[in-house]
Amino acid sequence: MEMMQDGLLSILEFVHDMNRISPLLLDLLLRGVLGHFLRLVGSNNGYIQLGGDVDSSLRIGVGMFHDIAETDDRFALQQELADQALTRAETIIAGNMAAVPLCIGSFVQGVLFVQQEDALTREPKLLDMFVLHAVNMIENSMIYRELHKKNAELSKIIDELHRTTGQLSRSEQLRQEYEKLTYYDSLTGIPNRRYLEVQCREMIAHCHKQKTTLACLMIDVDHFKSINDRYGHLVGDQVLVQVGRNLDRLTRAHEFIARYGGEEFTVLLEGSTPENALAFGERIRRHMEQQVVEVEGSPVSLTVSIGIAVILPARTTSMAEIVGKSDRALYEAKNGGRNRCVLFSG
Ligand code: GH3
Ligand code: MG
Ligand code: MG
Repeated sequence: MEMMQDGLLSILEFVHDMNRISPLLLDLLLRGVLGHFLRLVGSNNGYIQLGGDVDSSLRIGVGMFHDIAETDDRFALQQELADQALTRAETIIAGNMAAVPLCIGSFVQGVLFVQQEDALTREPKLLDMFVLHAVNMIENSMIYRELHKKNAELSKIIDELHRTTGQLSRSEQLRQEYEKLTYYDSLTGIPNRRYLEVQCREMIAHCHKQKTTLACLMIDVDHFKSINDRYGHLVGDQVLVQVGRNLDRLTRAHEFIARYGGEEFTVLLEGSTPENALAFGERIRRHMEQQVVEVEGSPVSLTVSIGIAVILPARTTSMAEIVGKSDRALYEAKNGGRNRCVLFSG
């Protein structure tokens, strides 16, 4: 009775001690299990061994089993006993030796081995209780370690994912920069000639499909050379920026504007009648005429001439065709005295 009481107290102490060890420190836990086990059975010689997939052959020994090698004859003998205990899943006692199996999960198995004068004469129920607790602790530790490992792997994957998304947004940024350089005019910030070519092809195809008209307005600043001559090229640049801004303000989302080159700008309109296109050109012309552009303290006024062509695109219509027609109208506007709109009629 007294022995039972002492035993129960040692098991309580064992549980209390083990609870203070981090489940990640498996070898410390095994050392604790072995120490308490030997104290419970009153021995100084024993080892605990864990084998299986998770931690293959982790062995901790004390007393005569401290530093015992696998090649040692004594160890080979104990090992045979341990194997029997594991195969039969029951405690094997032979003389002054005992092997207690620890069945942890379905993959990992362990053995508590003890050598003493009268092996395991203690209350068998106490030993069962001890083994049950030990197995639970070792199992929890293994699950915890496995979770910890998986968690670390997951963190690595998440880090990798973060790096990849970073690279993706960088390449998207580069793509946008490339697109801006390719399709937008660096001075005025509006679409350039290259963009105009792409857009014009698409609008021709669309208008042909919809059986509707396409209008092209070619806008040329009058006597721009003399603005450069009078105020200098930098002021001339700022005037072009202002012209681009004004055109941008005057056009709506579905109306396309571009800098064709130099001081020439192009507007494309879909579904416009020749009268409407002419009225739109007039609006632009008047607006430019009325504007006094303030550039570096100098008021600069300007006028524009606009050549307008309105066509019903066929499948074979090219950009050159519609630009050519609006160019001819522009030529007439210039010859007619500038600051005017001419609608192509040919
Ligand atoms: P017109 O009324 O017949 O169109 O006369 P214009 O002087 O406007 O035409 P011209 O073709 O003789 O001259 C256009 C000038 O535009 C010449 C060129 O130096 C200038 N130019 C072209 N691109 C730029 C630019 O990006 N910045 C500046 N400042 N000037 C430019
Ligand atoms: Mg010109
Ligand atoms: Mg000009």
